[in-house]
Amino acid sequence: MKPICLGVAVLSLAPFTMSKEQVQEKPNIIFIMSDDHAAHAVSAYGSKINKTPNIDRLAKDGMRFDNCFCLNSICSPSRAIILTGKYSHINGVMGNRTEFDGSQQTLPKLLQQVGYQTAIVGKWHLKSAPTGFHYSNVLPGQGEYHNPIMIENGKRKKNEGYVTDLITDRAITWLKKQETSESPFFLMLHHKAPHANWEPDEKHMTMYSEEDIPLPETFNDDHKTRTAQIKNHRLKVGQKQWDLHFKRFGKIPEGMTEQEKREWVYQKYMKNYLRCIASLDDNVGRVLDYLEESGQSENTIVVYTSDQGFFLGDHGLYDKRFMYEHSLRMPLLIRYPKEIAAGSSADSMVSNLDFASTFLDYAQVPIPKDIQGESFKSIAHGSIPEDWKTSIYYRFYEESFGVGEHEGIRTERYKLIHFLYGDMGWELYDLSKDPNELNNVYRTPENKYLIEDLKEQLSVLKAKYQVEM
Ligand SMILES: [Ca+2]
Repeated sequence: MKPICLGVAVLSLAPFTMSKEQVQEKPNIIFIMSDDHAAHAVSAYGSKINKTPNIDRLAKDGMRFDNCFCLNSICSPSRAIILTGKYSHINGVMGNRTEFDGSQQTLPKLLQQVGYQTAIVGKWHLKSAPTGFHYSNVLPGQGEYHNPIMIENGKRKKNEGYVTDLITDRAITWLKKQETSESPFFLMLHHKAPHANWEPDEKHMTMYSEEDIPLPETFNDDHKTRTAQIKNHRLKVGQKQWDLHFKRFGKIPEGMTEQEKREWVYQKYMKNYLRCIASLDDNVGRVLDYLEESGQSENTIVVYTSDQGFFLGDHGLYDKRFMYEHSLRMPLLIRYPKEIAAGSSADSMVSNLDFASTFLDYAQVPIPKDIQGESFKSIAHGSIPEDWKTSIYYRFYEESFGVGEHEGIRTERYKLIHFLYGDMGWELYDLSKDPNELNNVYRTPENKYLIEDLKEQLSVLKAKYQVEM
């Protein structure tokens, strides 16, 4: 609660206070997005390898979405989809090497039009300068974990400290400035962590040093039934990419078997990844504490997500890109005590394409017709629209680390993937029988009609989203 100025006539009367909540009709929105934080490393999603008590506060006080998907599972494209509510082929960012056209319509610009103060702090990763924000303080490119340069409203500045703490500090500083404003705010708080090269801070450096992280169920997946695509993939834990992402962890000890080497690398990788998440979790807690202390918890929607999922040794891999579940899935937690039931969950399918529409809906902005996503506000309120989608279309474009262009459809039960690059073929998974996607059943004769039907559904989705190829 804090006093606001209501004009000279009122000031001469007895003291009168009105909370920011009463003044605002529109909710504040804080969109916290990390980078490469898989849902299965969030304890609210049942993580077997770590605890995230602060991120879990959002699930405890709000809604956990159990089927949120990234439609092009890599950093820059996911960010562009979120900003525009449009697929990569429409917003122009097909891969990490493309520059975002900042002149186009975006979520923050639409919110500005109805009086929101808008800011982005942290990882931007879209090459062009941010547009649509009253305040920006972003990392150049991927940014550094320690003593990062940040670009504040276009000006490069050196910073001392750890990136996750610094991003949170800068975000809270901006939030504090909004306390005296009558406008609602929209903050995109984008963390670098836990992206490679997984450099923990001092505080969490020794976490997990006395224990082993359990191996995932599919660590020893032999990839036997799959197309050649996964065999070409270069991001397998403990294989050739050692020098690229893992060299800072030291040399693999001599005399180990191949399996021992893989497991040794897995431990190094996971411990550092999880240490980065521990710091991230502390910092999410700082933002939630700030909102409580400043009396803004009730009227602020807080979202936690990650730009995509990640393989945590699943199928013997690390990284993302593939349409397989661990990479495709995003954690999505939303807290808004006024309208979202505490401790609730939803299994309706949503995606990063839907975020813009949903926030516009909360801000009572008419959703422009050219936005391709749909608002899931009613789902957050416990009511599923009758015609809500039961499938999603995925498209990965950028040939990188041996993963080529592919597309596919995921329904509530099935997933059909077409590896386009090099015409590597198709994979089909029955997720009800094979949730770990170990058995590609595309060549099973009994699936002939099912495959025809899924290909037809895939064509319908491509037509709906104006995909030309
Ligand atoms: Ca990412």
